[in-house]
Order: sequence, then structure tokens, then C-alpha cells
Amino acid sequence: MFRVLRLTAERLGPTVKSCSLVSSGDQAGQILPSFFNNTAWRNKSTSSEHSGNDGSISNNKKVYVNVIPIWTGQGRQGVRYGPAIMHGIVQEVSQNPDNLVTKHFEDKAVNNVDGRGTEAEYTLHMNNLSRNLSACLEGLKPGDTVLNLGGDHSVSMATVQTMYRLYPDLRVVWIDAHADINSPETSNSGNYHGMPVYYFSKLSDESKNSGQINVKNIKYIGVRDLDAAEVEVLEEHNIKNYTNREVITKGTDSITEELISEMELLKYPIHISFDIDSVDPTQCPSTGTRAPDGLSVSTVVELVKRIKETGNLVSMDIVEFNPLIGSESDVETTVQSIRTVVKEVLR
Ligand SMILES: [Mn+2]
Repeated sequence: MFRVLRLTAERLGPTVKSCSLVSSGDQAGQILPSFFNNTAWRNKSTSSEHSGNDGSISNNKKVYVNVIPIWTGQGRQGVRYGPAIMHGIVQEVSQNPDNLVTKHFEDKAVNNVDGRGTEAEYTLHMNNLSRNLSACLEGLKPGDTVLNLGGDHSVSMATVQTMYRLYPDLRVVWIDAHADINSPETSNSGNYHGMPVYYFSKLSDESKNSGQINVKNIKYIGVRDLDAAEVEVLEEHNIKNYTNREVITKGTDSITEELISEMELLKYPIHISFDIDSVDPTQCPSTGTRAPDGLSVSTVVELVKRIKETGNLVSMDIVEFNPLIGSESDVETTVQSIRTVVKEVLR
């Protein structure tokens, strides 16, 4: 299986198709369907169409799958091969393949800016990617789901602002071993995959990223590897992190009840950003920044299931799978874990 995967990665790595580009002068808001406003979102008949009572995606709803092989937010190129393999998983487990609307972003287009360059260059690059994502979602209707397959986690500098422009009340559930809330000033590594939350929140300003999510609408699950500056930001802004210990002690039902009530998830749209390094390295070893004592895959599945049951999950990222890290069996283990989560997302 590993040989097949690696061949697939080599064959599909630089992906072949790309979605239509929007000229840099276009405002994303102008090309989006007019029904994307808060009134439409809050219309109960709209949101209840999204899923069945059990949280399953009903037959007539589309899943927009964006395959984004970006790697320049950190130092390991292998992460560019993750999306093609995860796309294979999506095709394999989907029960309604006709409802998948898939866009492949060209490797050379998403990796043509050096993540070691200036902040202005990288943020502009991500804002352009976000506009291209918006163009790919032109046919999106309330009730559809967006699934972004990264790439490194800097991709969320683009994906979250794209959804924020559609849904200004967007709530973000960030499942990760890391808080990814450094700024260029506080980051030790200078890697942009450690900064997306800074950029799409009000911690940065609109000139850097059109995502301006209030930090009270962001919650972490599974964070356990924090820089000192990040600890300060989380304390200063009172941003909640549910550690693995807390998840185990309280149980996922109780955690999701808290999330639902504190962020009003029954009323507002939700984006999940799932970094596979949130999972324990025994279950997701093929990733670049492993941290021990992580979540179990079954916990992540349960969280996704419960959040989907609100009927308000509008989008999700899955990031940081690097199939060139670890042994054959490590890669197979990681693929199995991702498959288990994707199955729940597409159910
Ligand atoms: Mn991350």
C-alpha cells in the first residue's frame, strides 16, 4: 500500500487542473451569490436542510473539495503530497461521488511565493489564494459543505477568510497540537503555518487578512505545544483550549455541549480546522511537528459528528499530512486515521 501511495504522490503531486482565476482587482464579495447574507443563514429552513437528524449530509447537498498542495508555510516539501492522497480517500469513501465538486490547485501556483520572504509577499499570496477559493465556490448554496485538503496549515490564512466573507458570524473550532497564533514578531521559526490564527482573527488587521474573527469565536481542542508568547496571547484574550486530559475527563459530549452553548453553534456557521498533529503520534505519525499525548482518532470523529449534528458545519480543513515522513507502516496508519475522520465528515 505504501508503494502505491508513494507512486500516487509522485504521479499526482503537481496537480493538473486548476480552478478559474480571479483578477486581483475583483472584490470577493462581488462574485458571490447574493443569498449569502446573515438573513439567509439564520433562516431555519435553510440550515435544517443541511443535514438529517443524525448529522448526515443529505443527498442533494454538494461537498466542495479543494485540493491545495501548499508547503511553503514550513520547511518540508513532502506535505505537498498529502492533498492528492486525501483526495483519493475522499473519492473512495464518498457515498455520493456525484455530489463532489472538486478543484485542484496547481502546485506551481500555490507554491510560487517563498514562505521565507517578506510578510507582505506571503499575506498577499494567501489573500490571492482566498480570492481564487471564493471563485471556486461560486455555485455554493446554503447547506453545502466545503472541504479543504492541505497542505501545511498556512492554507488556513486563505480558507478561513474565504468563509468569513461568506459568513461574518463564522465560528472556528481549531483542532491542533499547536495554537498557530504567533505573529512574525513572536514566531521563533518564522514559519507561516504557525501563524494562521493571528492573521484571520482581529489580532491582525484587515490590510493583512480580510478574516477578522473575534477571538471569542475561536476555541482550541488538543493544543499542547505552545510557545511562551502564545501562552500570553491565550491568557490575555481568554481563549479556551480543551486539552486531551480535559476531553478525556469530561467526555466529548460535555465538551461539545460547552462549545455549542458558549459559541452559540446552533445559530451560527462553523468552520473546523483539523491539523492531523492534534492526534496522538501513534495514530497520525506522518506529520511534520509531532507532539506526544494527543487526541485519539475516535475523539476527533466524535467531535466532528456532534458538531455536524448542529446542522451548521459549513467548512473544514484537513492539513499537515506528510506522506514522506515515517516508515511504510507509519504512512498506512496515518492514512487509516484520516480515512476514519473523512468518512465521518462525508457521512
Ligand atoms: Mn496547525
